[in-house]
Amino acid sequence: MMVRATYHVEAEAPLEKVAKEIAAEQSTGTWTDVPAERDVHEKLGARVVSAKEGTVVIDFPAEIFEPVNVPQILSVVAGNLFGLGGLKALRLEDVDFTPLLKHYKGPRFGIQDVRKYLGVYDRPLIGTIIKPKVGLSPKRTAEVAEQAALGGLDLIKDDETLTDQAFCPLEERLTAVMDKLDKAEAVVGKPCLYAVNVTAGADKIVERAERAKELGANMIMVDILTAGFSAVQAINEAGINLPIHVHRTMHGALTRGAFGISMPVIAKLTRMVGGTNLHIGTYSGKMERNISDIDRSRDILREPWNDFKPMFPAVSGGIYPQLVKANLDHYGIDCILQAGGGIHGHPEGTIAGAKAMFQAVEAWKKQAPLPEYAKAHHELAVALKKWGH
Ligand code: RUB
Ligand code: MG
Repeated sequence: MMVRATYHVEAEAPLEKVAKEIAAEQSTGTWTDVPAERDVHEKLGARVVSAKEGTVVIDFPAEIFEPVNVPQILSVVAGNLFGLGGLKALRLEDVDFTPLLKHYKGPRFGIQDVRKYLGVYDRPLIGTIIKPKVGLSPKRTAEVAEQAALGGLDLIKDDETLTDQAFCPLEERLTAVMDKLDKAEAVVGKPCLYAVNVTAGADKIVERAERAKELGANMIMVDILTAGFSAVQAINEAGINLPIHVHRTMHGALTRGAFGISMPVIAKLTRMVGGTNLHIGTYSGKMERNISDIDRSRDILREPWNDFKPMFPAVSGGIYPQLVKANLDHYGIDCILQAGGGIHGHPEGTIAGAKAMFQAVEAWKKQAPLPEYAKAHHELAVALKKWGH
């Protein structure tokens, strides 16, 4: 059984030669042969399957992996190779993890579990990120969250830079937000998820997630690239039993350059270790994008795979009502449209901003042009005026 990795490679030397060097370096070899141990190389050395037109495919024997140790797996398929000399570009495009999958549990909470909790089945989820991203007190954060929930939103999350700072301690913030969300639920008739950001170092993160659960959290958020894939896995397997909203801050350092790891690989690992939602980018929005990577990541999260529950793609980064259609045309309803500035920046405030997002989704479902739909929908009309069309 082999774990197959596909790389985009540009190098000074012939591709075939470079591919062999990578296969050796990442499995049993080094820069020169080690004659005494040739049988080890025969048995466990990685093999180049093909090397042409900038694409290198390498098979790694499953035995060289520790199956449930994601840091170790990455040290093989995405380790020292990026630092080898003579390379102009090296990007890990895809990994077929098939021989390792039986060791992974996947999400405890998938799309259908979250839909059931919210009672929302026929539209995308609509969410927000509290803004300003840092600086609000627990009380003020809870007030903004309440407005968002009163606007009917399904999900509210902390921004990635907010964890447990002195100006907004996590426990106090969580308690205050959940209290307001309970009150809003009584008015709106539907719960709202709050993904409290428990991202922290290895010594703290599981404990923080457990404490969040004790204090009544209904979702937690983890930044998977800064905290590590194993942080999400540890929370998922600790029996905390909460859906996990996975953010990907720092991904651009991996996904944008000549050297790096593609978003689809990150999406696969996130589903294996048990995320419920994952940010994978927008078809229209403020962040740089690679359309084919978004297409692939979306399918990796949602399509049938090894009995893992499907995950929600989080569509975020400069989203506002005018960009709803451009994204839903590609995502369909199984996604989370998540707008920070595009909700709180509405001239009439957060509740109106939330309503304008709902109206844009309704317009998309009815295939109505936004300016037409805005004639009878005030909040949407105000949003179109502020952000243009
Ligand atoms: C968006 C935001 C998120 C980005 C990250 O805020 O805070 O961190 O979505 O990008 P706003 P990505 O709606 O105000 O732009 O989702 O691509 O990882
Ligand atoms: Mg953010």
